[in-house]
Order: sequence, then C-alpha cells, then structure tokens
Amino acid sequence: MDRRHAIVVRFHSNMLDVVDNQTRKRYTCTLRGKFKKQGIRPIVGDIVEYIGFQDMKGRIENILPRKNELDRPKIANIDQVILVLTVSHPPISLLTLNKFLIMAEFQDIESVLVFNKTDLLNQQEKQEQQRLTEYYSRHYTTIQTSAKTGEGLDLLKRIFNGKTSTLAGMSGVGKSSLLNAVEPGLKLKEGMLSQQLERGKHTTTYTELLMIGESGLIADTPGFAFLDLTDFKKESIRFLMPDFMNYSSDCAFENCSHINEPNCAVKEAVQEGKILSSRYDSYIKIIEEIGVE
Ligand SMILES: Nc1nc2c(ncn2[C@@H]2O[C@H](COP(=O)(O)OP(=O)(O)OP(=O)(O)O)[C@@H](O)[C@H]2O)c(=O)[nH]1
Ligand SMILES: [Mg+2]
Ligand SMILES: [Zn+2]
Repeated sequence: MDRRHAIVVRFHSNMLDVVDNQTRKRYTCTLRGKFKKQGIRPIVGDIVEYIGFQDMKGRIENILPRKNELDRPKIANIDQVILVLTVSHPPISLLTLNKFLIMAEFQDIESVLVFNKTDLLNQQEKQEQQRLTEYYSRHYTTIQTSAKTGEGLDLLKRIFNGKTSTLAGMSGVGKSSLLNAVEPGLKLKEGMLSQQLERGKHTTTYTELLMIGESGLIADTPGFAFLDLTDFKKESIRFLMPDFMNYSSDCAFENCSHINEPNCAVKEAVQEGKILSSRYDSYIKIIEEIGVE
C-alpha cells in the first residue's frame, strides 16, 4: 500500500487526525505498535508517513524529523507565529510583547504582529498604534486589523497561505474572532471579554491545527504561549533584539551589554528616539527578571 505524507492536526483519546499534504483530505489514524514500544508519541504539527484505508481511516507508519518544536503549546514544524495584540480592550503590555518576540527569535520562528480591534480605538490610541506599527514593521511583518469591520483581513489571509502558523496573544484580543472572520466555516468559540477576565479563563482550551484559506494551517492556541525566559542566559538577550543589533557594532566596547558601559551606541539611539524607550525598558526588566546565574 502507498505511504503518503500528512500533517497531524488533532488528537483524540487514542486516535489522531491527519491532513494529507497533497489532497488536503482528513484521515483518522491509529498508530503502529512500534511507537508505543519505542515510547515515541507524535505531536500536533508532526509530518508523518501514513497509509490510508477506506472511510478516511488510516495508520501512521513513521514520524519525520521535526524542524522545530514548541512546548506550550505542544506543536511542531511551525513556520510563523501570529501574535495578536490590542492597543486597548484589553490594553497591550509592551513588556509581554517584547518578551514574546525574544522567545520567538530564540526559537528561530518568524513573528507576525497583528494589531486588532482598530474599530474600537480613539484618536490617541490610533496614533499609538500607528507609532508601534511603524516601529515594529522594520523588523517584523506588522498589520492592523478589525475582525468587526474586516480591515486588514485580506492581508491576514495571504499571510496564512501555504504556512503552518500558531496564534498567540492575551485572552480576549480576538484570536478566534479573526480566524472566524477569515474562515467563517470554522465556527470557533469566541468569548465575552468581561466574563473572561472575571473568571480568568480562556475560551480556547486545546491545540488543534485548522485548515485556513487555500493552503494554510493554523493553531488557535489558548492565550499566551511559550513565555518562559528562565532558561535564558542574560548575555544572549541583546542578540535577540534586531533593533539593538542595528547599533551595537558602534558601541565602544565590543561585548557591550548596553547597561553601564560608556559610549554605548544603543543607549544613544534610545536617547535620540531611534530605538523605542519601551524596548530598552523591557530589555532591562528582562535582564533583572532572569537575575544572577
Ligand atoms: N469591536 C471588536 N471586537 C472584537 C474584535 N475582535 C474580537 N472582538 C471581541 O472580543 C472578544 C474576545 O474575542 P475572542 O476571539 O474570543 O478572543 P481570543 O483571543 O480568542 O480569546 P481566548 O480564546 O480567551 O484566548 C469577543 O467578544 C469578540 O467579539 C474586533 O476587531 N473589534
Ligand atoms: Mg480564542
Ligand atoms: Zn552598547
């Protein structure tokens, strides 16, 4: 029988769903016994070899090597992470955003920034969003959207195409709403912000890859993921900030940490407004949080 390639999109109790790489048809598969013996378990995003039977049933024969692997959510072979933010409703935490970008940079995963709920912004908030969009777009794909009015959704759709993506962002920023707006057939559960904040719960609670657009797959992950920086070395953070890297070669000291050294080009750039001061503040905060090794 023919072995074909597919991607794992969802787990059931002891079966898993895969989507064929070429036909985009969905099969519910069992695992070969050898996986249990070897203690190997595929995760969502794994590329597998499978044999398809009748009635869209199949059996996983082999798991191909992973290009990357995230822990929270447990997912493999991600091409990009779509980080959804809101300048208000709820207000953005720039520290969280910057931590997240550092984390993605470290894992070598591309980040896309989506500023959502543009329809709710007042004049001042609009300006703030414009300022952030302009800055971050120098290093990351950055778009502005509204799941309500449809602004930016065509662009978002194009970003999804041909890629395996995962969503991230605080509860209530509109991750599920954006996916529903782009692909109404998904019918994902959306939450009422106020109720969510009261209960401190997420509306979306498990990891699944959904088919979106003609050729995209996306995980609508619960809330914020992979934000643990404790394993980081303080010394590595500055290399994960592309805006700092633009200036650091002009620092007087070759291995300048941009904290106490004189003639620091990064600190000068902050003073001249070329680097956002919130970026620098986040850098110092993160270094402090990591503490002494
Ligand atoms: N006005 C406006 N409301 C939005 C927009 N996007 C989402 N909402 C509302 O914001 C609330 C939260 O949206 P969700 O899509 O459930 O948020 P989420 O990011 O998926 O939240 P979790 O699943 O808890 O992580 C819902 O009441 C949505 O209707 C938008 O662009 N404009
Ligand atoms: Mg959701
Ligand atoms: Zn420096």
